[in-house]
Amino acid sequence: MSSPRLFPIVLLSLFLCLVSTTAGNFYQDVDVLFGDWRYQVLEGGELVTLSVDNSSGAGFRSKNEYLYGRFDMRIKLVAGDSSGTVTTFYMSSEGPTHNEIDLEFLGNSSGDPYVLHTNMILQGKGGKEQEFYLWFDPTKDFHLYSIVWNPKNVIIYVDEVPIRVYRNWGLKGVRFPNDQPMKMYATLWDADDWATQGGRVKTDWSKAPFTASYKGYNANACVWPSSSSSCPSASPTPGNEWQNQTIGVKGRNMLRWVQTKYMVYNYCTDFKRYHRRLPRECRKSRFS
Ligand SMILES: *[C@@H]1O[C@H](CO)[C@@H](O)[C@H](O)[C@H]1NC(C)=O
Ligand SMILES: *[C@@H]1O[C@H](CO)[C@@H](O)[C@H](O)[C@H]1NC(C)=O
Ligand SMILES: CC(=O)N[C@H]1CO[C@H](CO)[C@@H](O)[C@@H]1O
Repeated sequence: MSSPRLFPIVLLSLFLCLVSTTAGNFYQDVDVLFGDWRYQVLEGGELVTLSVDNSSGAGFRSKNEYLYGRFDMRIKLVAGDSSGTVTTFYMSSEGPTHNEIDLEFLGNSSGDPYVLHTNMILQGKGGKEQEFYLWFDPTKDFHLYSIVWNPKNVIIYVDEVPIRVYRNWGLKGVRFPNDQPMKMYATLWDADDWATQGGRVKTDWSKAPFTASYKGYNANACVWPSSSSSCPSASPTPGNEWQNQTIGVKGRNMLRWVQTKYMVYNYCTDFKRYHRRLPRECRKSRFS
């Protein structure tokens, strides 16, 4: 047992324990929001299933509030005919002028692709949608969905591939979620009036309940109100890379790949909706 290699490993893991915030246990980390039996914690707190039937959906949210962080969730979406269902993972504050960073998975008929709908709601105002197809079947396995949120950038990742960046450009009149702490939310509900093919395809309730699974929730984040005066701190430490994270050169290439091949909708190119006066941040390069 006197392997000289062991010592640094023990030291490193001790260090990681001190700096990381949450290493996912749903019993400890979240509260049920709604859903009754449709919210189930399994596998000793490692797994949550949410179900929706014709009387209700289900949801949970983090006990903690955060101001900046990296939030990871592994999700396996409703399989088969998921038309009308919306599975979500998002950050949100509360009230009429709240902020939100949204990921919503819009279900579809068997064999037709899900759409990942993303949005930013800033001081109660949305309208910044970007939508994507995924490059895999999100119902077969768990995939990793991440939100990196720091004072300069919001970056949404799918299996570590950046699909969307919302930058804090500091432009006049362009908001950024830097004024309110948020909680992590996850829900499953029915929205067959709009979710699938614009509402044309309805939920087939004879197939209910519809179930999605969540695991691996991890918040490497600044808990609000901050217990330490320096969160985010001046010196990045292991596990804290998110606080100065940008997408970088490699990320930009991946973003370009996703946005070229898989993007379904982009508010920044919707001239009709904005009557040729696109939101200001849209005049900046898409990939910068
Ligand atoms: C919901 O589904 C159940 C079981 O299929 C059925 O008995 C019930 O009438 C339905 N309720 C509504 C409000 O449609
Ligand atoms: C569902 O499938 C249709 C047909 O492939 C596609 O047009 C649509 O974007 C898909 N997603 C949703 C949410 O409607
Ligand atoms: C090394 C570095 O750039 N650190 C910065 C990371 O972000 C925090 C919070 O925004 C800054 O205070 C640090 O200077």
